[in-house]
Amino acid sequence: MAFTRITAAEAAALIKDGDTLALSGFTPAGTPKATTPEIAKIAEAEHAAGRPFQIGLLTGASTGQSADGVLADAHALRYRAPYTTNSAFRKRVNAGEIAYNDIHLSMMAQEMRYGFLGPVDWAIIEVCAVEPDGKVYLTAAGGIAPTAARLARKGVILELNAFHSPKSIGIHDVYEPLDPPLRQPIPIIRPNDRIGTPYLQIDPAKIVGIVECNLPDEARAFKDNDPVTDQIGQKVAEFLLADMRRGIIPPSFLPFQSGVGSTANAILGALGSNPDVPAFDVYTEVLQDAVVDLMRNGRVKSASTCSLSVTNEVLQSIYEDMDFFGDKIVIRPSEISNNPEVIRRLGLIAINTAIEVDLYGHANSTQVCGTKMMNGIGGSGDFERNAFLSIFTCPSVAKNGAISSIVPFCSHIDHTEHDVNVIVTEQGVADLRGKSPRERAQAIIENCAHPDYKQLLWDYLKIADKGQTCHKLSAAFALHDTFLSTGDMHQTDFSRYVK
Ligand code: 0RQ
Repeated sequence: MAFTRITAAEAAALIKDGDTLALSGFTPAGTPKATTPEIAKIAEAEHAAGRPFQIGLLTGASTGQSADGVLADAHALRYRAPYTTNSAFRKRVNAGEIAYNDIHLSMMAQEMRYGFLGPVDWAIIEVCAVEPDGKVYLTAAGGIAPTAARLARKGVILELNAFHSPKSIGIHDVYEPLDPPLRQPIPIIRPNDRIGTPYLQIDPAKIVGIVECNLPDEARAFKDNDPVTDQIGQKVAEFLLADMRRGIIPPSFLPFQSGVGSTANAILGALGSNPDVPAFDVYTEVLQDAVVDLMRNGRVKSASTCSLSVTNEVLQSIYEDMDFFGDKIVIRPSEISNNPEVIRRLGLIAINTAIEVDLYGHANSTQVCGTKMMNGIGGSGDFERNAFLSIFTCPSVAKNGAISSIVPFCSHIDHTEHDVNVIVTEQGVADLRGKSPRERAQAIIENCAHPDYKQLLWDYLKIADKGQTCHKLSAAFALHDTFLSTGDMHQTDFSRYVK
């Protein structure tokens, strides 16, 4: 079957006010980039003409400026799930303009299939090759593409993006589980096992057209490593080595997951350059440049991921070197890359970044001062809840020291005390395993809090009422409250709360 070539504007014109659109991609990697800016233009024109135009947007994870950014700026989003990092989008969510639903990334595709998110009207899938029978080859991410393409009731738009080389064919392992009660075990036993197909089969009758384009991925730039992230990286590496020496981590090491950003890069750098750490596997959702370098020099043996969230230069170098990377990198849909069953079976070491952690080990990844969305939970909950070893890192202070990242009680909780084994700041490591809540509080203050805030946190514990997790509820958010009223947590005075 020969599919019709259409322009991005023609594709966008198919989408109507009130429709729900599902995109391929995971992070800006693999996200379609041609049609969504045209949808934003339609929204602006409709609004200028006094007519409503808003859509629901479902994705694998964050997208780039050409999706979340332009659609948020055009007031074209009514509903959005799951993870985002876009600042224009963040502004509209925090202004209460967009209904944003923050879902664990492993659960996104199944919640769509279960019908929890309503019907999916359209899917836009970025591909590097199309066969006449509807087999398509995805680009730099797995995301929710299989489910999006299957559920789209009005049709599937393909973006054939020449920026992504068909040389990458074979890098994907497309697998969509059946739903209960028919779900089978997911047979991944080793991190780079392949269980599906290198292509996504789409019903050819659903493909409404192919938009040809040549657009680079909108790779996000991360801050350079700094002394704080480097210290966190070193402390994580030393901690893991100590666990290996005392036989908790096996001598062959365990597969590794780390979040995105400069802390993750610093940790990978520290592990990769330490000769006492054996070469290891990566089972993660986002592959960054640092892992590609470690694969080239043999420190990382294989990598299972949901996306190649690398710079465009590194992406092209992978495509050009598929003889080397072909059997070492596998890209999976997000419900497999982040699958709790597989994560627990493989025994991952999971390391993610928190905005704040509290004295008992709860972690907040998403809301600043309890109310303002920063990014979303992403895959951090999928990995941390199910890992062999669950580690959260954060600098001990934020905003030039005006905020302590260690607080009496998190202002929002994404990961509970039951899911967090270890907390690492540039100050040190709090190993929470086997500890009672009071013991955890002591370990966290002693090892992780910034010296400026240690006394304040001890003061809080002194006024906290006895119990299993000791709190003085009227003072539990005193640090946040002081920051909101004065711009600096240092000025917190717990004597006000003593009766
Ligand atoms: O704000 O940008 O205005 O300066 O939060 O903080 O230190 O730059 O760190 O980029 O690693 O982000 C948790 C948000 C950390 C991220 C979070 C402010 C700080 C800065 C960013 P500015 P940093 P990072 C893989 C796994 C959830 C998803 C996840 C995240 C901004 O890691 O989104 O892990 N995690 N997924 O100033 C007020 C505090 C603060 C604070 C930091 N205590 N109070 N503001 N900030 N701590 C990815 C995927 O799932 C795809």
